[in-house]
Amino acid sequence: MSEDYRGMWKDLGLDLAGHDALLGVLSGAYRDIFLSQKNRPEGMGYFDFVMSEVHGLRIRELLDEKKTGRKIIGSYCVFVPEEIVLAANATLVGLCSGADFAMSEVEKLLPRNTCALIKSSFGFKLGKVCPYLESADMIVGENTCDGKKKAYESLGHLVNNLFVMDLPQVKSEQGRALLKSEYQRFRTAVEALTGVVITVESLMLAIQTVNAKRAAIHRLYSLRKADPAPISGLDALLANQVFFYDNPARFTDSVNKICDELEKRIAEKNGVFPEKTPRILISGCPQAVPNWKLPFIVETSGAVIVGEESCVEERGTRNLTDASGKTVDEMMEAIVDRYYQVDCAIFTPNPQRLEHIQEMAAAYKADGVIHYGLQFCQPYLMESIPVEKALEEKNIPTLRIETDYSMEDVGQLKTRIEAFVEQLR
Ligand code: BJ8
Repeated sequence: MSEDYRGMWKDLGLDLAGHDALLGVLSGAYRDIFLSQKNRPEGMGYFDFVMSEVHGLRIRELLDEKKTGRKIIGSYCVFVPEEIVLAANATLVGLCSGADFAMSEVEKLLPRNTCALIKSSFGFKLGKVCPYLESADMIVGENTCDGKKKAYESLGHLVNNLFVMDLPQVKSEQGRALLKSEYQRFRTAVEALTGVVITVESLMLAIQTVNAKRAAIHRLYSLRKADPAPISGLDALLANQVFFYDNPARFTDSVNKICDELEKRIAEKNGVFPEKTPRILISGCPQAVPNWKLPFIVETSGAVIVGEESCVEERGTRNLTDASGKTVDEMMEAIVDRYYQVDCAIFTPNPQRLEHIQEMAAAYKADGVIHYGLQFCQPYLMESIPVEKALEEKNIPTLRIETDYSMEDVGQLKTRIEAFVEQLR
């Protein structure tokens, strides 16, 4: 990345030494993990470029948008509706939370036994190394798991303009009513921030834009059903991670282009791994940039990842919003309906998620499922047991792992994953 951006980072208040260190780790990991793969689709060049400029050109674009009066809204969860943000002429970005940073500072504010994702979001703030966070005009927190709920109370003292959205924990009439009223309250807050009143036209356009982005990524998912797999799980995960940062129309275009290429590869039986390579479905906690540890281990242990039941993949993107509403109220109802289907483990009970994992395992012809739980993440670790049982009923082998963002357990994980893959052969 060009030196050219240092002035911009300084103006944002980033700690330049810490930020340099972070970028060094990021680019080293990226080179070793992504660029060392063989026979990658050419279309991945676009995503490589985005990642190389994720703290550079993309931030410059966002700051240029801000100069024209557009606001930036940062989020940590797929429950934050991008449609409302876009309709009010603002941009939604996912906030950094996939690496350990400034942990000694973090542990002064959060208990040590907090999940890595929450600690990471604090580390990026306390270490002043996230240009997205520092550019944001509003940050949205959501009352999902207990860890996040309580952490936002502390985060509120560290950032300006934190909007905390309450979310239901039970799928019921009252639960849906709560989500609806919180989305209305969010809409009012976003309109107040931007000074833009959402109209039928702007909301319709926003729904269409986000639907197009999700439809493109669904197309990518569906191509991963082929054997041999036309794209690695690592590269597919990368495209899904870029989903949260990129300009939506450009992202949609780039995903569709890579899908055109993958269709040709499938016709030619040109895979990234040989045919009949054991196929793995990952299920569980989200994997935010640069948390590539698990897929790297899996795909260097003789298996290919063909799908992810995760918020940075299918759980987060799988349903489109009905675009047939004629009024803002009707479209808001459609948005509530769409997001209400997200089957995060914070819901109790949560049978839809178990059914979805079974369906995904069948659709992607997975030979086995790895359940990925972050240490201290009660919702997903607790739910990993019923997930394993549901998969046993379908005779699908499951490996439950519990890990964090450190590299200390790589050797141990590799041994377990290699043994699991061997069992699938
Ligand atoms: S909709 S999965 S993005 S909340 S890993 S912080 S659950 S203790 S991230 Fe999530 Fe929204 Fe749900 Fe998706 Fe808590 Fe677990 Fe940590 Fe987690």
